[in-house]
Amino acid sequence: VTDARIAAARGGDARSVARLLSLVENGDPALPGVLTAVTDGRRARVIGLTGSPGVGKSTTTSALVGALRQRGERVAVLAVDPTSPFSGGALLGDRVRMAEHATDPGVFIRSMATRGHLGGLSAAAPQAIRLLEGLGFDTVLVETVGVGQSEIEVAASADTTVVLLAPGMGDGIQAAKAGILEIGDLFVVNKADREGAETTARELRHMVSLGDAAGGSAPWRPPVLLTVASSGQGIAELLTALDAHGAWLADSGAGEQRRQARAAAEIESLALTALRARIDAARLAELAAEVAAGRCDVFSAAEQLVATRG
Ligand SMILES: Nc1nc2c(ncn2[C@@H]2O[C@H](COP(=O)(O)OP(=O)(O)O)[C@@H](O)[C@H]2O)c(=O)[nH]1
Ligand SMILES: [Mg+2]
Repeated sequence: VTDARIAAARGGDARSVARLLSLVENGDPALPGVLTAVTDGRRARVIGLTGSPGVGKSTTTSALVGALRQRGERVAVLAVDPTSPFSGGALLGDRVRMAEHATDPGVFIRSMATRGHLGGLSAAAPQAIRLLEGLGFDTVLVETVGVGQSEIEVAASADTTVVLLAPGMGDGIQAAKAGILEIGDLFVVNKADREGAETTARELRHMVSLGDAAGGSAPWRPPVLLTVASSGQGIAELLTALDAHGAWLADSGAGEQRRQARAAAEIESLALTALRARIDAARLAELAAEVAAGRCDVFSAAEQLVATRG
């Protein structure tokens, strides 16, 4: 069943892709086997889009999907809301914004929830991305709602992170506060049809120029772009900037470094979870009684617990 479903998903069957992604959301025991089966050297470009609600992430994502489809790429969109355990109302609007791609077999769109996933969305998102990568998508666009800590974690799963702002919301300052300046590889001031867009862009350029450029001898200076996502204005330039960042990641070696750092964090987290599950509860209770009675110290007890084969 699994092999057939993977084959169908790779062939573009959206239902099969959705079924497989559900394994991630539910923390299903079948997930490791599926990830093993799909891991065969396929790689996707992962682009994260983050920013406050209403700045135009979904509209921008939809426009990017259109542009990437024109190149013939297979594109997946993951819309994630770390603030809600289920896909909330904000994502309903996303469906409307991306409706034009709903019937395109080359596009897969999913609002992601994390029913019962151990470690929540920050653990689920990278697994979902790995799955989509293995299913043959060329680009995975990850839209996160809001600008909190979990968004920063989700953004850390991307090769390239786009931070979106809109004029007039004092957003530049907010961005600096939320630590969002550090994670942005590209900044987009969307709603450039509104007053104050140039001012916001200027403020941002100034703030970006104060930061350290990543990449040592071949530094990357995050560009600040202006877009009107609702009309498509500036989307071609955004794609060009995304390509430039992709080329920089490849040429500088930073892309490989980032991928390895991400992999290390994911492996460590999974390994620690596995180790925790192996703790022998009965042995732990015994040792706790010994420590409580003053017959054993905590260091020795911990050593003994680790040495116990659960
Ligand atoms: N005026 C203007 N409105 C826009 C632009 N881009 C998006 N919008 C509108 O802003 C609202 C929020 O957009 P959405 O993409 O859902 O924002 P998200 O919450 O960041 O995903 C929607 O009503 C969009 O139609 C733009 O460039 N200019
Ligand atoms: Mg949205």
